[in-house]
Amino acid sequence: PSTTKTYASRAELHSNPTAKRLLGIMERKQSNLCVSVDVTTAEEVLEVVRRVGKSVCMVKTHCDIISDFSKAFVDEITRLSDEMDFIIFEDRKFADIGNTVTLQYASGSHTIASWSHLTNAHPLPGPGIISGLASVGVPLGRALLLLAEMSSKDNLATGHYTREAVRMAREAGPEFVVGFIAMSRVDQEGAKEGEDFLVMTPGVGLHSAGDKMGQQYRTPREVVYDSGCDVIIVGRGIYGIKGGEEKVKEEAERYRKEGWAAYEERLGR
Ligand code: 5IU
Repeated sequence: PSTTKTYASRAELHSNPTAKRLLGIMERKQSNLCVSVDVTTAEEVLEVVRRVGKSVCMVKTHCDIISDFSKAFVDEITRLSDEMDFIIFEDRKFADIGNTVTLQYASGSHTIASWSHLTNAHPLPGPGIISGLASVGVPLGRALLLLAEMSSKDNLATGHYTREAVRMAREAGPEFVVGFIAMSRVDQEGAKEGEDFLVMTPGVGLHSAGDKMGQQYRTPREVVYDSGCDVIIVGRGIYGIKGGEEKVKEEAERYRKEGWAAYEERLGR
């Protein structure tokens, strides 16, 4: 299973260039940390990215909450991604029919496919959502995650729905769909020889159990060691920490170290 292999060795199981690059970065930077930068101006996003960039394998964005989103912002986050060596993940959660998501991915004011290496989609509409997004993303070397589970209380992505999400990813093949947003190793059941999925997990925090709107937090160790997930996604736990720039940097390093220690423990090192 994927949980007993190193990130470096798993890079070879992937044909998708973004998945390969991500696993390479994880090994090089000893980081399975993705910071979710949910702040609302371009300069604030870039400030957080400059502070945490060295500690992360990936930066997650919500481009539609940035009030002054622009080409200049895209150029700068792209430059930082090259310089500081991380993947850009736009957490768009596409959820429409194939034709519409194709337009949403390639066009509009955000042209997500032109700058975001990785994005995600709800399997709710059926496999047409994957073929639509793939028609734009594959020629650009982009990758997709399916939302198999969510971190929020009483969400509906459970049981049969989760299993169908995994089945849909297997049917689509590894060219574009490289993994899942999930809380656990959802790909364990029915795993095919030679397949490898990346499981990325939000709802990670060390200081609180949740928020007032249903978010639920677990620790890096619970996510990576107990549940066997590959990437921890941390938002407010890092960018929301009080105490200034240095503190945000320190906190990112703290999560990086905890996430990496849990990975090493999982490998039995
Ligand atoms: N996010 C979740 N849970 C999910 C999915 C996405 O929290 O199931 I799918 C996003 C929402 C937010 C980030 O952008 O991950 C988590 O932020 P906090 O660490 O601040 O709660």
